[in-house]
Amino acid sequence: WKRAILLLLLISACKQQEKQKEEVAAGPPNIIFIMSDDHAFQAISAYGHELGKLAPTPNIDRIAKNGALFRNNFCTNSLCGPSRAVILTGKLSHINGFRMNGEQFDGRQPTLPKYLKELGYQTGIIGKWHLHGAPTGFDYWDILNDQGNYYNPEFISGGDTTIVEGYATDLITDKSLDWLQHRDSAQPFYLMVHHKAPHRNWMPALRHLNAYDTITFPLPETYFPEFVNQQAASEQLQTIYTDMYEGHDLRMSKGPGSTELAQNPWTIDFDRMTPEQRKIWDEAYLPKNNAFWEANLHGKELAEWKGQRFLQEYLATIKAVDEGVGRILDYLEKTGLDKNTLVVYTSDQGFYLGEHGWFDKRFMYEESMKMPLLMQLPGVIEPGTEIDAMVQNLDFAPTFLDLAGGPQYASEMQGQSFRHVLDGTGNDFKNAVYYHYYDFPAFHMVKRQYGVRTDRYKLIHFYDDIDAWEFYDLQKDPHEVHNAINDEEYKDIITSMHQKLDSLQAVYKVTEKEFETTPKEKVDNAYEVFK
Ligand code: SGN
Ligand code: CA
Repeated sequence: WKRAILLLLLISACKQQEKQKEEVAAGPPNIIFIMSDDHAFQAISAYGHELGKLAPTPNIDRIAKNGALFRNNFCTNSLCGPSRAVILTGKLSHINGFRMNGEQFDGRQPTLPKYLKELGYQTGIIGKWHLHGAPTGFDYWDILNDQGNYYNPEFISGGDTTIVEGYATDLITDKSLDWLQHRDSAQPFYLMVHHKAPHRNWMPALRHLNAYDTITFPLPETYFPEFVNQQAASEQLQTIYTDMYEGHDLRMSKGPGSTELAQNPWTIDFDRMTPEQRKIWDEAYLPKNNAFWEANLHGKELAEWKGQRFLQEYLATIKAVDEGVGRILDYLEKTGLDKNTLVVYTSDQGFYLGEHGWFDKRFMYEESMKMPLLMQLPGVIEPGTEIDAMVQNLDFAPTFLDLAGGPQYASEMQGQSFRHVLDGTGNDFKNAVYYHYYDFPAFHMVKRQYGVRTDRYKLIHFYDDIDAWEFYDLQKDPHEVHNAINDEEYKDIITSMHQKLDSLQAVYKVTEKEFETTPKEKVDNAYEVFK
């Protein structure tokens, strides 16, 4: 009879657990927020760009099929740390205090994960953090050291730093699945999965080193720009064919038959590979580099070859991210968790893939300001939804809190919930979005700038170390090559854009302090350092 009682107890415990599970399935949604670093929307096949078609991302696309694809999602400040701080706080950079990568995030301030914890969520973050200092508001964190490395990266969890052998993207996926499997299933969860990929220097997984060797990717129309009346653009240092490091970034070798890398100022990215990894790497690149030397390219041809090599590397790096997303989606489907889990895929900002001749981001021009955004949540988001409304990373936290049943927590935030555009109960959202970038003088020398974008027009002011206004009609000039600031036909529209900008700055409490400029000497020095 003892056995019988034990059995009964066991059955009742199981029933209890089942009941709890059902309650969780019916309760507030779980949230998995997958964010990669520098992943351009042009490189996600769901967006329909030529590059995405040649280098498809079938798993990321699954999210759009199951849910929604946002065509107009923008960051407020196109840089890693700042974007992350905006996402965590729902406040603009000058209010959350993290305006540029070098600054320190004040972890004492209220954040999304802290509010979600109050709502009964279990919170975790795995992967790139890049806000310096330990994360706050998370029950569990396991983060990459600073920018993180692709091969055998260091992870920091609690007080411990551990070098883990393997490839960063795969490790972050493994760790995320492990957390999901071992979490307390009685609570809803919020998990941030933050990849390092495809951030510079775009190192693919060993299994993908030859993924795109035979594909010729189209280079953008603006690959060799003229920069008429675009002074800030003409003075940046992020042009593929003049500013990339030939060895470190493009894997070019010192000569025919050599596996030694040409210009490679940060040897650590390669030196940390094991001899076995390095051997596979070198064997993959030797034949392609020999073919390069054989071709004896110069001038324009060489510049185009560099663009090609960059795209091959960048897109091959994304393959592991896409596989990782697939593994997470498979897990959710297998366990039935998908039915009540909001899955989000985004990147901390956009990225130039040769537009204006560039890599990197920072500018308010489209490809950097626009972030990819895909979301699925059965029962709320209709499969195959396309959303044209303009939303921002500033609005993520209020939207998640709204879906989690705690909209009141967003009252202090500067973003707004766009839940209604997700569930189809409304289309109207913002008619103008604000942008403000501060990190100058710094790497790539992109000048300070702020501006406003509507669905058709964009007004930008570059103010350090210049004072230049630019205006674009995105419908007539989608590549933003014609600065129409002095065009008579736009006079009234420009006036109304100025009014929009002024009122946004007033609403967002942008004060004089944010318009400070740098002493000329310091700027000149920086051009020397970063050249
Ligand atoms: C590194 C990169 C830059 C990049 C910044 C910021 N150089 O410094 O190209 O702009 O990060 O990127 S690297 O060769 O060291 O990788 S961010 O996404 O972290 O803001
Ligand atoms: Ca980034």
